[in-house]
Amino acid sequence: MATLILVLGDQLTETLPAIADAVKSEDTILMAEVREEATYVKHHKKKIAFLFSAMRHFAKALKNKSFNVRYVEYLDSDNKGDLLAQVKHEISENDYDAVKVTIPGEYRLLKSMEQWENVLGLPVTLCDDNRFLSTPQEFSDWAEGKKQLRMEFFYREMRRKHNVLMDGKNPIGGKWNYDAQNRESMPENHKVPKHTTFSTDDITSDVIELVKREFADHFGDLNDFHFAVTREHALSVLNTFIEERLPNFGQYQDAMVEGKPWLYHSHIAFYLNCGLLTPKEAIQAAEHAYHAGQVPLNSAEGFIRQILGWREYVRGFYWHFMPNLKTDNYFNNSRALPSFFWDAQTNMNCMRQCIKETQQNAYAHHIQRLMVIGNFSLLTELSPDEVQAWYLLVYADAYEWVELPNVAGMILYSDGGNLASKPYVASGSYINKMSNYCKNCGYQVSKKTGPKACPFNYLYWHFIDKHREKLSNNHRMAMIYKTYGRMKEENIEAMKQDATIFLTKLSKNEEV
Ligand code: FAD
Ligand code: DLZ
Ligand code: SF4
Repeated sequence: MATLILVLGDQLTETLPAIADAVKSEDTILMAEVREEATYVKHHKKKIAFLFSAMRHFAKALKNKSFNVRYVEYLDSDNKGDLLAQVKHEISENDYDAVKVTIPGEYRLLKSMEQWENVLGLPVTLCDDNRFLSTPQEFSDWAEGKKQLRMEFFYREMRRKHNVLMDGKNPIGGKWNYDAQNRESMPENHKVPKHTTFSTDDITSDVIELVKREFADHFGDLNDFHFAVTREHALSVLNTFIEERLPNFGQYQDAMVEGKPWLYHSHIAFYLNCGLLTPKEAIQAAEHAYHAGQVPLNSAEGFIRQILGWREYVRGFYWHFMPNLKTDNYFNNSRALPSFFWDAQTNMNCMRQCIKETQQNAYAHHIQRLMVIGNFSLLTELSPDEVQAWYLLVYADAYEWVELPNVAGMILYSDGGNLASKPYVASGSYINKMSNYCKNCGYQVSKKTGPKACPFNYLYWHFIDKHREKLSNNHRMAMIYKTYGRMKEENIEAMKQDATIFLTKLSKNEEV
């Protein structure tokens, strides 16, 4: 019996059951670089180059292990442009009895694949994706009957279930969460170890040329491509992180520094999400480093919480709340994305730096995504659809299952608070505390109103004022509404006026 096994660009893991169970003498693995996946949002050039190169390297590694691989390159004459058409073409050319594919990471593709059996006239098996530490069903069971879902409690369950950083039934050190120790800004002139880079081989150079020609109108730079594109190199990124940067990860997790995009972060989401690394090995490496006395608990726990907690949580959340998660719009926001989201031409230095780095690297770290670009997107009432599409295309680690909960739930609160207990909004003082951006800004963070005032300041109070009906009963917003209640009417009015001027400028796409 010959089975055609379709492997997607983010399924580059040999231990996936669909691949591990392949009968080498009979089955064929199909991988294809297709126009549909690369352009349904116009992914960052570096993201496409990264994924195509990783796919080509993965196919090569499988061939070296005697798997029968049919790899369709982007410009091959029999490239049919989308996954279903490619599968149809392959089964029309060769004899197959069945088709297998690992459950995809996106609702759009899953719904399509659920119909493939009818379309293809062959049995189609959707195989489990065993790379996660929880299943969507497990999340839904946990969520069932709960009034409020909070990542922290799901995370504790995960710690217990997988026995990670546990001392019997209790968390090691006595606390589940050491976030309070993880909020330091970076001292001036602090030297951060260099992030891991790789030079390009022939496969990557070919792919870069391809992307230059075929995706010229996509966002982003292709210069200085340095990502890992093989499992061996991805493992080396992980190991170097654990040795050189994990010890300081916790402390400086939230810090932002102009001109330093990589800092103490791990830069492994690229590899976890396409399958070159597994979450389990990343968690084990961090836990091992803690037990070996190489890293403090706040760093090990902070890093593990991101993967065993947040990453698992947002995946379960995505499948639990789709398809509504994509269309919810709690605040009815609709403003179009300003053009500086594409060219970084703005006088707001924090936004300029974060968007410029996104353009250069297809990467920005969590606080840049959350408290600068995300904070701005909510305060300026940008359209959830447009913000979601932007985040999905600009980051090389973005796939809808992980991008959408972060955008709809965490930054835009467009799901009305299923994911976040309160909107993640802040005035300029937060950005000033956690970064050095304000020093080089056209606006002044200390000013609350007037043409030179930091826009985050008046936009923040405009938001608080505008949404008081929806938010003032939220007990986590109580302090903020107490402060708001004590503010002088004329000050609130002045900020509202400045916010209106700013938002009008934004709607007209004038420079801000
Ligand atoms: P580190 O800071 O080193 O963290 C370690 C790992 O923890 C990451 O590699 C990631 O796998 C995991 N992680 C941390 N935070 C989250 C989170 N909130 N959700 C899921 N996993 C998390 N992450 C993505 O992988 N893909 C996305 O498309 C994505 N979009 C985001 C959009 C917004 C608006 C926000 C606020 C966050 C988004 N994140 C996304 C989460 C997080 O910002 C990135 O995982 C992280 O910046 C990747 O860099 P790193 O590998 O250096 O992470
Ligand atoms: C993101 C992406 C891109 C850019 N290109 C391809 C591709 O050519 N072939 C492919 O199989 N997968 C690609 N992907 C990844 C898919 O979009 C991804 O599998 C779905 O979004 C589900 O997560
Ligand atoms: Fe950003 Fe405001 Fe600081 Fe400028 S002053 S960098 S706009 S927070």
